[in-house]
Amino acid sequence: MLVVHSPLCLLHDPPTEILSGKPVPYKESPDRLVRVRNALSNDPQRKYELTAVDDGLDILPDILRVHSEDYVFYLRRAYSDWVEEGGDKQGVLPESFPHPKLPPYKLDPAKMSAIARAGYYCFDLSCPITEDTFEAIMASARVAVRAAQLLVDGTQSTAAPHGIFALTRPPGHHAGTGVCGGYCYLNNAAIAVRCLQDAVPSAAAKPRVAILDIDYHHGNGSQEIFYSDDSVFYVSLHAEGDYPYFTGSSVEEGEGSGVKCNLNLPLPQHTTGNEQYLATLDLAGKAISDYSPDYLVVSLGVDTYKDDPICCFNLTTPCYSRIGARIRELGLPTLFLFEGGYCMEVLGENVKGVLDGFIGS
Ligand code: OKS
Ligand code: ZN
Repeated sequence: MLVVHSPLCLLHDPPTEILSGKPVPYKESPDRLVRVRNALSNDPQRKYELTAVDDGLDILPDILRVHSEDYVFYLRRAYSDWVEEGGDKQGVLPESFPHPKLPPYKLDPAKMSAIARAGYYCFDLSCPITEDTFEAIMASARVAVRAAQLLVDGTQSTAAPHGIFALTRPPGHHAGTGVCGGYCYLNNAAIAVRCLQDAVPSAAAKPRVAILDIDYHHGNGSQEIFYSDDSVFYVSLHAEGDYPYFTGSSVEEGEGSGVKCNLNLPLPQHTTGNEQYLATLDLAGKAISDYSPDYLVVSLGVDTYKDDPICCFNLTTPCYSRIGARIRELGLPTLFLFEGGYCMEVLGENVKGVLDGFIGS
């Protein structure tokens, strides 16, 4: 299996975040990517071919099919604006947000101070923008775009269900059209979806894509981006009542022409183990098959693991290859993108488990 990555993804390295009100070391660390990359490149059977993306690839047009121009401009300028106003090297973090209960909001974010603008474009405190953040998030999106291109190329030349892994970091599924949060700045999965759909401009029908989000957290950004789009089916398994707290209910089923193209499958915190998870994954698989997409995009988080430091499902390492095997059974060209997972000791092993299971052997 091809694995697309970029060393530039390692650059983003904020020192701290606020967890339960206290500053702690930033959990979404560059070491996460290193762990996964090493696990794949050390595979004894050499099943994974690592390929670094060309850092010159211009993906701005791909990003602008998902995100608003003003938001991308914020991401690009936030750090330098902050420093120009006297801010420090830790980067910019918001302190006040335009809460929905306090409208009207008539001021132009472009004319605000750097810290006010951060509140306008962030939905929480987990997306600081440091000197290196923009380069890293662009590299992460570039990995997603290149992986999507390679999937399309590969699908045209082989009949077997084909898979590619995009080693995206920072992750993406919490990032919405114009907002960051939950360690996510650019929605890599959404950007990849649009690349898959636009890869063959002459195609008679626009390809349909299903997103299967198996990260522990609800992908509120991916849901928002495709909520009224019937060309993309979003299905998520996630912890009920946990972060990001305000989305992920089963009544959120899409709107307009996207009605029934959004499926949330919340699972209980603390008690969800391998068998309940796999049974629910089967429901997701059935819904995906009913939708009959041309491609499958998997938001692959392994923070469902029993010892994840910020999550509380009880999956064990052997479950991950079973998850991968079930995804393979869908028989679709599949693009995996890395999302969450913070138990460093087994992060690589668990991600590799899903991919091993998909490859079969
Ligand atoms: C609080 C951070 C909250 C956890 C973010 C969850 C990130 C994740 N500062 N999403 O899938 O793994
Ligand atoms: Zn997560």
